Amino acid sequence: MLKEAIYHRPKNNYAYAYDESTLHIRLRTKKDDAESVSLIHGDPYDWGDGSWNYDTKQMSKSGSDELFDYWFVEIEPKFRRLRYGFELKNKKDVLVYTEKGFYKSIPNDDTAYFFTFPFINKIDIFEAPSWVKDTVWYQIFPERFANGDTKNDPPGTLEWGSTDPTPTNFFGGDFEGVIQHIDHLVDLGITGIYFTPIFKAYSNHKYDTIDYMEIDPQFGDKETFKRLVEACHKNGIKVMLDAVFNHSGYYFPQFQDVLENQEKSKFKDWFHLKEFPVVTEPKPNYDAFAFVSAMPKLNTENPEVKDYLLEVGRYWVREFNIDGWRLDVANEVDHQFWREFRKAVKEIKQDVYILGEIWHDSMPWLQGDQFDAVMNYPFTTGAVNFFAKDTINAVEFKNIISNVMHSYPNNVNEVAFNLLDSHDTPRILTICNDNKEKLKLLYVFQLSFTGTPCIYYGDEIGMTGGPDPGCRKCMEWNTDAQDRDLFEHIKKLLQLRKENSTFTANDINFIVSDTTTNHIVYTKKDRDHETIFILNNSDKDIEVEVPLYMKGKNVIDLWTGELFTPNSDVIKQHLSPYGFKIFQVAK
Ligand code: ARE
Ligand code: CA
Repeated sequence: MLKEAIYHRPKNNYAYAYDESTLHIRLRTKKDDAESVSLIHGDPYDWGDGSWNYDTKQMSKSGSDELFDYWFVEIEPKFRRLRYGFELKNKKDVLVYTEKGFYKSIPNDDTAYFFTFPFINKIDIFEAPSWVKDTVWYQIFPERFANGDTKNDPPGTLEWGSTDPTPTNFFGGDFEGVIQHIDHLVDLGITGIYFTPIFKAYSNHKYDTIDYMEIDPQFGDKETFKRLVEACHKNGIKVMLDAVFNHSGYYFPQFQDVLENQEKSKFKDWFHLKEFPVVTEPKPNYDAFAFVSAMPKLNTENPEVKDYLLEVGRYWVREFNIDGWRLDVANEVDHQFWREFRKAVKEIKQDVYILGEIWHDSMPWLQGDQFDAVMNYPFTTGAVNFFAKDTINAVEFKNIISNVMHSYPNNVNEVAFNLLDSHDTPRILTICNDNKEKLKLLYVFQLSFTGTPCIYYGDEIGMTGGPDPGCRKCMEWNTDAQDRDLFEHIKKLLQLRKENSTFTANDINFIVSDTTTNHIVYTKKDRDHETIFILNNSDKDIEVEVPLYMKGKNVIDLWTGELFTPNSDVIKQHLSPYGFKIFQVAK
């Protein structure tokens, strides 16, 4: 066995407390190397006659990616602590792997350092609000969703949808518009809205905040916002706001004071200034978001800044009863700030959801003390590259998804924010080259995957658009110009997701990933059911044999409602280009 590939580390995605009594243990090995793995485990203090009392428990292979296999076992240690190692076998070798290294057989003296999970302390367990895992998000860019009140339109507002979006134009979208169109969201089946920033700012996207305590007047006022939250709640919709705490805007009074008073400004420690005079051109001589001089980075280590921003976090939860915060550029703000932020907002409302915007591996933020979830861009890349762009094949896709699933604990995966696109990327239909059948298939995957899917406003009715700012067009409200067929497709999938907990279940088992036909088959299970998804990601009709192992059982085709009883374990299926089947059987 290739020792160099074998990896484990306690207290992260390889060993974590799933709940107050359950530990999840994973091990990585070289792909197709070990044939069986078992966990050697016992209580760290259970010694008799100088030797440690242990048991073994078989681990199961929970997935593989390009290079590695992953093994998994769930265990409930009686005293909430565990001392453990691994026994790996194949035809040639038996290896025992511990924190101290490799042995030929199970060492049983006190010189052998096994791994330990010292204690399951309740307060350290990663725990996201329970409502999150059943939530279906819808992302709204408020300037472009609907103009419900022309009286608050900013000067120079253009006629709705009259031209393409630019970095600086305005179309007058506002809260009243959202209130007027809640029915559209309820009809689709969404249960949470993520609003990009709504606080007073200069630009159309509002990521350059002027006042974190005020609603931008182009969207309405605090009273309108209150009505909006209430209308959402009445319709079973949660509300999440965007917290832009990494940087302020150029017109943030504290930054203006710095520009005016320079070294004498009492706000000079609010930012990361490097020299005086502070200049914005040709490049800012202070830290900023990227090199955007209009977005000076806030010094979140300064107690005054901290107090101010933590109060912002508390204020909108306390006074307006919002349900979540999405944290902009979350990975560039210090961890300590986020730990305090979590405490501050959860003290006001225990089940408020905290979602970090991080495009990369985010384990350091998902240990239970900072975020409840991150925007799952690694999922996005895998799904988009396979279904929309055709840049990877079925096996590569399976590998990426397995890798994504093993990058985090299961309780983290259950609430991951799984998006296909956003206000920062081209629209998904555009990425699909306007091929709606491809997009429909991609939705089957997204909406049958664990975690919480997010639909970017307008995608559901077939809107298109390139990268920022092209992806920020005005919502199309003329039903004749909307793609109602796409809407119905998503609506039906969301309905199935709501009715069948296999869709949200945190397991996915790829039983076929065929690089010739480019079709995949995966199954998902809950306590009572197994659902089989067969997806033809190709522009050809295909005839495939599916190993269902459901001979003689009653199978329901969830898409058509038809019932059938296969008379063999392998069934033949015909799939049209980009066609799919969803079969369900009682276990
Ligand atoms: C504007 C123009 C752009 C131009 C940019 C730079 O519209 O065309 O390229 O300026 O001059 C907001 C606005 C944007 C605006 C930007 C700057 O929405 O329209 O762009 O402010 O004024 C990284 C960060 C991630 C960040 C993205 C954009 O890690 O946090 O870049 N996303 C958030 C928001 C944005 C917002 C800001 C941050 C700033 O969601 O909407 O922009 O508040 C890779 C990297 C990622 C990288 C990602 C995208 O995969 O790994 O780290 O994300 O690409 O670039
Ligand atoms: Ca308006």
